[in-house]
Amino acid sequence: MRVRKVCLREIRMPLLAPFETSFGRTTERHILLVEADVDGISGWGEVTAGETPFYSYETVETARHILRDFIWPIVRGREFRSAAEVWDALAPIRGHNMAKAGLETAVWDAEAKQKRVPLWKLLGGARDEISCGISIGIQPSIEELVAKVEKGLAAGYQRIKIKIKPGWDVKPAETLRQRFPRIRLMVDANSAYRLEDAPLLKQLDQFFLIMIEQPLGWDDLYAHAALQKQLETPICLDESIHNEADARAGIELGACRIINVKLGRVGGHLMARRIQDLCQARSVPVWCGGMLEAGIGRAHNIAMSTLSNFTLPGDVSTSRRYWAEDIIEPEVEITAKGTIRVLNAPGIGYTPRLDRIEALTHSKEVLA
Ligand code: OSB
Ligand code: MG
Repeated sequence: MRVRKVCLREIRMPLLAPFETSFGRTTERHILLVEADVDGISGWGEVTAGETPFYSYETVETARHILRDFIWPIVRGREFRSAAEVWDALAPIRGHNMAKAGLETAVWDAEAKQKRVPLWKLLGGARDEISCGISIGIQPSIEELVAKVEKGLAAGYQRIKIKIKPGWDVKPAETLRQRFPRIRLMVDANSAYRLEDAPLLKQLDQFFLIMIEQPLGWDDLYAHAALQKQLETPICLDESIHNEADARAGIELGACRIINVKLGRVGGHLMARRIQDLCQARSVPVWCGGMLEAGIGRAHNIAMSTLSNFTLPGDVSTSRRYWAEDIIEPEVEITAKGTIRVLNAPGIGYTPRLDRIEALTHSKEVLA
């Protein structure tokens, strides 16, 4: 397989409602799409870098730079036996996993299409239906939060995650636990606390959360290990896990008991699968995180979530939760029991809507 051409497109899509986390508020997504021409077959990937460097150092601009100026020169004219070889080819570039994943996932899609198999099967997926949860941003009031949770549960979602930050933590968790005694509930702090906040975080233990996600520094495994010793609630790492070595260190240090896998953050499907294998061997469950993706990113997340150690509901929700209209056909939908049925068409299974993508395109460049 050879990547003959790459089209990088930045599309802009307003979210149906602003999404607020401890690091900021997003109202419109700027999304870089990667269309890779692999021996005449189009494979699609979505770069999950944000508009700002507040979740990760990568942004849409850095990803474009790395894809155009470093990834493309490595990949151009190179023969790959499989998409599984792309990761190693890109190894000389340190970090910039979201940029790498944009291309790597596109090549996986193309390979699956070339072989006429669904991507989830090519990856070695073990289930054709995945469990879904939702991530609810910081709300203006507790009443609005409760209303959002009620709506999510009514739609069937199996797990509720709320974003927390100092000043919006114990009270919302307590209220939700009182209102909904039996739901699977968790919180995500996106690195908003410090180890000195352990007494406050310890108060969350009384609400039987299934986990607390990334409470401390984005690059601080040591502090998470120190905190986990003081908490009953399992810590789940998100921002801190970029590869297999990070996952191993996190587990061995006792910094986490659960890992959130995001394709962009770990550099694509090959590394995601390695992390899930490592975790499985150590009895650490994983789940698929979300990055406010448009349909292509969602489709890749669904395929990844079929791997056997993705045993906890992920942040994989419907197109409708974020977009008035998505860029794929069909849109992502959930069943009444809060699952997504995996499609069996070749590749990612969902078809990119070229007309809609063209209409949303803010800039475009072709690498050939
Ligand atoms: O920490 O999981 C996160 C969105 C943007 C950046 C980071 C995160 C999130 C979410 C949203 O929680 C999950 C989703 O896409 O539904
Ligand atoms: Mg998170």
